[in-house]
Amino acid sequence: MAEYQLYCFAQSGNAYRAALMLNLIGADWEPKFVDFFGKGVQRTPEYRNAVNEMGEVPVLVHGARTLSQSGVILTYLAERSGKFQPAGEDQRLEALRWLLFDNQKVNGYLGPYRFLRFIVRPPGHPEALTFLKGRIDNALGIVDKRLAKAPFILGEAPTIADISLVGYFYYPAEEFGFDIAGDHKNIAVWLDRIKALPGWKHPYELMPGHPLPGR
Ligand SMILES: N[C@@H](CCC(=O)N[C@@H](CS)C(=O)NCC(=O)O)C(=O)O
Repeated sequence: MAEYQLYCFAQSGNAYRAALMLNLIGADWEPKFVDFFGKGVQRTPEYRNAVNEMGEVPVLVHGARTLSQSGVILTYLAERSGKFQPAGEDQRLEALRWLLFDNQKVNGYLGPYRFLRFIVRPPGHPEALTFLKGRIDNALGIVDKRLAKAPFILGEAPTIADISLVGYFYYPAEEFGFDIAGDHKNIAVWLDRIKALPGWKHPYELMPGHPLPGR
């Protein structure tokens, strides 16, 4: 058995943050497929009692420790590996600020938008999609502006803030109906920088469950 097990599925940008981090630090890890859309495993009492009371993916198992929330998983892996760690207290707080902003307003809106537009059938109500798209445009503008200042979110080196923020960004543009990189030039070069890191892989290569049955 590998040192780390990650409960995940290919379409989850929330899980991709953890899978990408594990790969970038060169960890010995294996995915544990969660049949999220088919059996809805995350909603079962077994999953909620034994894996994650919050009914969410990702979950990282490391020996006797079980962690959820990608921000917690990223922090844990950065502290254990010494890689992608913010340097010093100011950067640590700054990373936390971006992790929270990301979870709520960047990927926190991108994930549900893509789910309603591309995954669920019939698709979500147009008004819900319009609302989310407005929030997404605002959040992506903020990230793009930040990246005009430095190569990575916290400065010259990549940290867990970057690994969190790329959550949904590498999924195909057709799944969103707009092109994140095409529309934001600073985000585009930053995505290429992260893609060039040793160990980078696309979410569909890193986690099981792609393609979705019937697609
Ligand atoms: N903030 C959480 C978000 C996790 C999340 O919402 N994951 C989705 C899958 S992509 C999920 O499990 N949703 C189930 C639900 O919301 O009930 C994280 O970053 O880990």
